[in-house]
Amino acid sequence: MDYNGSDTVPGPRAEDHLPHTAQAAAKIVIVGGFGVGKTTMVGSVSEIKPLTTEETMTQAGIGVDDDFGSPSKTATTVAMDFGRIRISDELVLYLFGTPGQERFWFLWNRLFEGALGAVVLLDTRRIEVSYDVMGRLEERGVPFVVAVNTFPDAPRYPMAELRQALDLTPDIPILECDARRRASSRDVLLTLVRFLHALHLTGALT
Ligand SMILES: Nc1nc2c(ncn2[C@@H]2O[C@H](COP(=O)(O)OP(=O)(O)OP(=O)(O)O)[C@@H](O)[C@H]2O)c(=O)[nH]1
Ligand SMILES: [Mg+2]
Repeated sequence: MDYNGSDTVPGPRAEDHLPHTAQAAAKIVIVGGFGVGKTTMVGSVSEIKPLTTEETMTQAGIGVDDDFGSPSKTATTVAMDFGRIRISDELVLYLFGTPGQERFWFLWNRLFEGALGAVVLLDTRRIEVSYDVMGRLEERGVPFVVAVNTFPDAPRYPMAELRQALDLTPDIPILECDARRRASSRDVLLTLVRFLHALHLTGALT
């Protein structure tokens, strides 16, 4: 490969630099079934240009790709999403979005390694997928909050009803969100951070 010595490799953009006040970093995974909005959430909230590993869903995927989702959905994550957000002057979260299609779930265990917490994104049209998702997090001992991504044509349920349907213990936060909105996605992450902090204080998390 030709190499032109006069070419300069662009360095990181100013906004990519970590602020000097940052003292702690935590790995957070965004997990959920196919098409629940994981890539959208990482993209809406990340301060750096998110890394995505999306592949176009084509005719070739019929019968292989899961066939559910928003009509505007044309791509699916095949490995992971990656983003970063500063949640306070001191705390930085590294966000890892998982692939949602079941044929890629074998990648989850690796992605869960070292995660301090997780956001379980949920679409009320397919609540049943979340049982598997939460079960895998419980197996790995990763604490999570549940965020209900509000799609316009999805049924709305009172949070108490959903909590019961999901068999969530009273301490696990559940809230609605719109993964496309930065403020809403940030609220979800703040809820998770507060939950992790509370677990830490009670000694449930070391
Ligand atoms: N109406 C609405 N649409 C959304 C919302 N979040 C995501 N979408 C749309 O839903 C589709 C699916 O979003 P993705 O972010 O690709 O979902 P994903 O969970 O990463 O999907 P996989 O990686 O394939 O599992 C996209 O077309 C988004 O534009 C939301 O909060 N509301
Ligand atoms: Mg995705």
